[in-house]
Amino acid sequence: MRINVFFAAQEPVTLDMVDHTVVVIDVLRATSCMVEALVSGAEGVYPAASTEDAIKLASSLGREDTVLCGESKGVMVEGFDLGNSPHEFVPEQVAGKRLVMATTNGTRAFLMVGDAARVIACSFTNLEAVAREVSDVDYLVVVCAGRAGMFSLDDAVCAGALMRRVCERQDGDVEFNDAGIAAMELANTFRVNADFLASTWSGQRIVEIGLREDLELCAQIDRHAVVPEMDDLVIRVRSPEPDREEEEEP
Ligand code: 3SL
Ligand code: MG
Repeated sequence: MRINVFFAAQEPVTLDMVDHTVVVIDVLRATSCMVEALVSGAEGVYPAASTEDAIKLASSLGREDTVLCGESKGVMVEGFDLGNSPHEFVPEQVAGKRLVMATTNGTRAFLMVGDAARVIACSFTNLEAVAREVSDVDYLVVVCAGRAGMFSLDDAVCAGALMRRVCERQDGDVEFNDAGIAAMELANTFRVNADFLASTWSGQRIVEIGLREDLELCAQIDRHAVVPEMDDLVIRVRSPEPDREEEEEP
C-alpha cells in the first residue's frame, strides 16, 4: 500500500488522482459538519466553491427541500439557513433535505479532487469507519483542507491518526510520502481534545468568534460510524450507521 498526504488543498492535489481513493479532511469544521448532517438524515451534501455558487445551485435544485449552509469568515452567510457549526445539523433541520454547503476551505477541497475514483470525507468523529473503509486500497491519497492553502495542525493530526489506524490493519509494507511520515509523528505527539483544537490556528479563530463548543464536538473521536462518499459531486452516506440501523429494526 502507498499513502500520500497533502497538507493543504492546492493545485498539485488535482494531479494523477483518477485511479485513486482520496480522503478529504477538514476537522474544523466542514467534514465534521458533513458527518453530523448525514447521520441526522440529510439526503446529501452538495459542496460549493463559493457563496455565490451555493446560492445558484440551491435555486437550480429547488429551494424548498434545500438547506443552504456554510460560512464566510467562520460565520453564517446572510440569507443562508445554517452556518458551519456541527451542532446545527440536527434531524429537525436537515432530515430528508439536500444540503448545499459552501465553506472557505473544506468544500473547495472536495471540488479539487472531484475526478478521483473515490472521494471520502473524514474527521475525528468518523475516523475508525473511514480507516476500515480504505484499509484495502493500494493507493490512498489523504488531502488536508488546510487553511488558505496553508498547513493546519488539526487536519494534519487527523491524517496521521487515520494512517496509524490504516497501518495497524496492514500485513504487508506501507510506503508514505514525507508528509505522511510527518503526519504520523504529529498524531503521536498531540492528544486530541477540545483544548488541542483550541490551540490550533483554525481553532483559535473559532474560539474568538464565540463557538468553542464546536471544538468539543469536533474532538469526539469515533462519535459516529459513517463513511460519507462523494459521487457525482454529491456526498452521501456509504454505509449506514450501525446504531441507527439497530434502532430501526422492529
Ligand atoms: O474552511 C472551511 O471549510 C471551514 O470549515 C472553516 S470554519 O471552521 O468554518 O471557519
Ligand atoms: Mg479547517
